[in-house]
Amino acid sequence: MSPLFPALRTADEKEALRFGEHALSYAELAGAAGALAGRLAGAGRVAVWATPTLETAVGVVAALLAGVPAVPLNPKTGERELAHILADSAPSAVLAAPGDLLPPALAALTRIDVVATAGAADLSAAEPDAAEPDDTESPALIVYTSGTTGPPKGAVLPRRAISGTLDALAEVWAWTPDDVLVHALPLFHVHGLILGVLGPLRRGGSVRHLGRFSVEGVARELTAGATMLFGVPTMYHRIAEALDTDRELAKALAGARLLVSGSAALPVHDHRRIAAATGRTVIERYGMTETLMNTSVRVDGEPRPGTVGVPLPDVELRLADESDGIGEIQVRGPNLFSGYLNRPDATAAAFTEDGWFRTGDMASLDADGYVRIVGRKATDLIKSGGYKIGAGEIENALLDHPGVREAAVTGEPDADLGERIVAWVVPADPQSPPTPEELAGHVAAQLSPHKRPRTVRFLEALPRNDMGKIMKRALGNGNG
Ligand code: MCA
Ligand code: AMP
Repeated sequence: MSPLFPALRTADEKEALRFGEHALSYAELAGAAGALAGRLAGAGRVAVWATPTLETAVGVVAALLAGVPAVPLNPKTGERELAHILADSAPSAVLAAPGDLLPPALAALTRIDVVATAGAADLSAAEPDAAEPDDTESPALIVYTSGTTGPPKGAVLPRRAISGTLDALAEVWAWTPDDVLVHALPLFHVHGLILGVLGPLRRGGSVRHLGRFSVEGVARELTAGATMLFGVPTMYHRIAEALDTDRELAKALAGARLLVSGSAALPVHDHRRIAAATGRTVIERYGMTETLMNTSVRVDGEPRPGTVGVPLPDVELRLADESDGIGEIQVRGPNLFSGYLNRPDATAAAFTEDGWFRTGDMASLDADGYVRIVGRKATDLIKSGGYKIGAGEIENALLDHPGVREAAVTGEPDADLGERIVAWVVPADPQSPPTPEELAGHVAAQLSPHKRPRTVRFLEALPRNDMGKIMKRALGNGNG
């Protein structure tokens, strides 16, 4: 059996995790997660209240050690989305930090408080990986991800995909136990949780999480020994803006070993600004919840802004239905999920007959194999702040508001967020339409704050074709 986290076996005093003032060494993590894993043994599936804290990291590691699939929950998830995720994933218990206030929807679950204070765990009792499953196909994490229509789907990620993707990244980034990662990504998605927390732990390195993103926090940690930064393009855009005036920030970035961006395209303009101020090129990698990581610029390869690099070791990539050199990216490899939970129909539709996963991303290939993503097949998927958001789920939430008769949602270019969610609304009563704030608050409370419309435009009617279908292309700069 090969453990997911070999460094938990040696369990020395090296720092594994730091969230602000709170840190755990490998010995302390082995104790805390090992003890919790013992309590989880046999639980069907556990939800994790995924705040950006040590407790989330310990809870997820414990579930992985116990072989119990974990479902990370966005603590800001609204009522409708949370109800869907709980009904779909049916967890038996929820892991949370002591003192966390949980919403009523979680009241029916057994609550297990995660103890992550240094020294609190009984190290002698802990056998960190005693129960770790042999079956690398067994589900490790279930991560919810938006589609174009309907509620989010749970991507079932087996242990094989997690270890496979992290080891491939280690090879192409020369990622070692000496690396200290800094990031501020949320811990309920692949980027922040798998790459940003499980990645350093698999290597036996360290991660420092900022709790929430700030340019100052990034500069401080890179100056104080951190070697790598992971972020979404919105974060690099904010860094690029600050670089104009902040020399300390430029020095801090210049000293980093690796600056990595992913989850959405980093505009070439921001690439250039960062390179000009720091002499460093941000490395882009391309992935997806269902596939984990597919491609990356290699640390020993030629940086090429505007591309996401080359396929990772063991990942096969092809362009399908090419026309004018542009086709859909399809992938195969050990990095792939095993299917959508409870959705054999959606799982089957996601693969071609010969077993390739359809990413929905459109790309061209440079002569030497570098991948250039040029767009998406589905116009109803929006990437805002690095979050994938389906237009359909927001439209459904808006239609539930009594002040809304008709609604359509599009994405518009936004320098900070990449794309901004725009809601086009026909009010039920044109004399007293709901305010944009009310509609944004409604979507935030039903779905998630990051899914709220940033702009609301009122119309007398939505443009429709002869078949009655809404013509999104006729809506301003609409994405549809
Ligand atoms: C605002 N807020 C509200 C409302 N308006 N809450 C309730 N009702 C409202 N009407 C709150 C928010 O919850 C938040 O609270 C605060 O106000 C600010 O929200 P927002 O404006 O949305 O934040 P932002 O400043 O725009 O955030 C930018 C960000 C964020 C930090 C870059 O977008 C982010 O963390 N993105 C990362 C996305 C990510 O990790 N994607 C990976 C998935 P508070 O202040 O308390 O937070 S993709 C993936 O995993 C694949 C595999 C890949 O390739 O990586
Ligand atoms: P998610 O389902 O939230 O995991 O988002 C996956 C999607 O993010 C992919 O299908 C791409 O559209 C997009 N994405 C991730 N990384 C990049 C990148 N480096 N450049 C462009 N798009 C990206």
